[in-house]
Amino acid sequence: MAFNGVDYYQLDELLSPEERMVRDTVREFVENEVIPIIEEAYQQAYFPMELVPKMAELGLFGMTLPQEYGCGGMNNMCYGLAMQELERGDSGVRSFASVQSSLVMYPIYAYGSEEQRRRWLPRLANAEVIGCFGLTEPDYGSNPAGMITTATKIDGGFLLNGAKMWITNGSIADVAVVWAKLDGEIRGFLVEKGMKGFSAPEMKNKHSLRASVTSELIFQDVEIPEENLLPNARGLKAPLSCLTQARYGIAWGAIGAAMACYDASVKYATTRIQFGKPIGAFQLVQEKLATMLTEITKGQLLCWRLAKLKDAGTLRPQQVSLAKRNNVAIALEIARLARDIHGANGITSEYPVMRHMLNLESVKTYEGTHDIHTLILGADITGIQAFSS
Ligand code: TGC
Ligand code: FAD
Repeated sequence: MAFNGVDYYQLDELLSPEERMVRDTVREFVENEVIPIIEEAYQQAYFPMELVPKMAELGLFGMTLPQEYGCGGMNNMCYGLAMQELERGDSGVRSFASVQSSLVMYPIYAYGSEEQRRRWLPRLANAEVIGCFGLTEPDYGSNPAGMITTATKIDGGFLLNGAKMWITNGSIADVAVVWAKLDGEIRGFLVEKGMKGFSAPEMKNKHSLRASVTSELIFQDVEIPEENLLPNARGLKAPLSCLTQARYGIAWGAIGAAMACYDASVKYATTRIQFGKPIGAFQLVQEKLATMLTEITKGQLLCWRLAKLKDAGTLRPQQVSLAKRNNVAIALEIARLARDIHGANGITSEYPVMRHMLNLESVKTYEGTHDIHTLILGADITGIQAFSS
């Protein structure tokens, strides 16, 4: 049965025809191209690369960046709706698009030279080039300010030393946006595949986000030419501003995963018979469905408003934190309820719910853990930061 969306509050009426068209196009792509192959990719733990050219053709990379760089020039509502639909397929597919767009193309656009923009953005948009974003280190996750990856000035460029960990797309990337300290200040570098001393081994044996490549990045005296420094990125604010873009997409994406779980649950509850009735006839099951629908609807309203603020240019990073924190938490709760409603079937790959549930465990952690976003909000409310003493 085709997926018709979850729209209890008629939010479709608030979307423009173009926004609805983008949403429906990505929905169809997910239905026809992602859902039929994703369970196999998840079970076998690989990212289905055949999706990448199709995603590029749909304009899913750099959707909001200017058309003069081969990008989409669309608004943030379109971007959010696309992320929602991709994550209805799988968080790994949305992750791929988030990284390419928000964490690689955005910093090159926002902090790169005109030459860097022209060299990289069109090829990232059409997926001739794949990118990754290296901020996290083995000993510095929530606290990237402490990073120990270092760049040293040499003739004509820089020498890069250190390591990054948990990097989405690392092993398949042609270019890595890497954050490192140069004379104590955080700067951004474009590290290209094949540079001497650079390796990106894949991290294996994940129980979550299995249809996504996660890697280490290792730098041993890697010579980075001068022209690969992002000239306008100075300090932690630069990578954190990229995270704001990606966290925005995650807030939308989590709703997609929740919708998939809710949709599967409604279908299951109305067809699975126990005690002579569909299980959806029992009040306890209805209560779970009502909770799911309520939380999805609240999450959708947050995203809709967030998109309007982002398009108006008045969005604050803390508002993105509120939505990322809330929507991922409710999506995880909804996935767990869905798993429960599906009984034993809920643990199998016949149904998407356990895959979404396990994926969401990563989504809760990356791009700022749930608790880090709690502290970001706490600091905004009280004016007192509680990250460190
Ligand atoms: P703090 O002093 O608070 O901030 C330093 C400067 O940055 C500014 N700022 C932001 N700017 C834009 N967007 C944001 N979200 C910003 N957050 C802070 C801030 O105003 C300040 O500016 P200025 O002018 O005063 O210098 O920095 P802090 O060291 O105290 O850290 C704060 C904290 C803990 C919130 C931050 O470090 C943080 O967010 N930690 C979480 C780390 C994180 O999210 N890592 C994600 C890695 S990438 C990833 O996970 C990709 S997954 C991809 C996928 O597969 O989808
Ligand atoms: P830690 O920071 O060690 O946190 C451990 C626990 O301690 C958490 O519960 C946290 O909330 C808590 N904690 C930490 N500090 C505080 C505090 N001050 N107060 C209260 N509690 C605290 N990173 C990238 O740079 N690029 C990527 O592409 C990328 N992709 C990823 C893909 C996957 C699948 C995963 C799982 C991670 C990815 N990450 C990536 C890394 C991710 O951003 C980090 O895992 C995340 O920021 C948390 O860091 P950590 O795992 O080191 O946990």
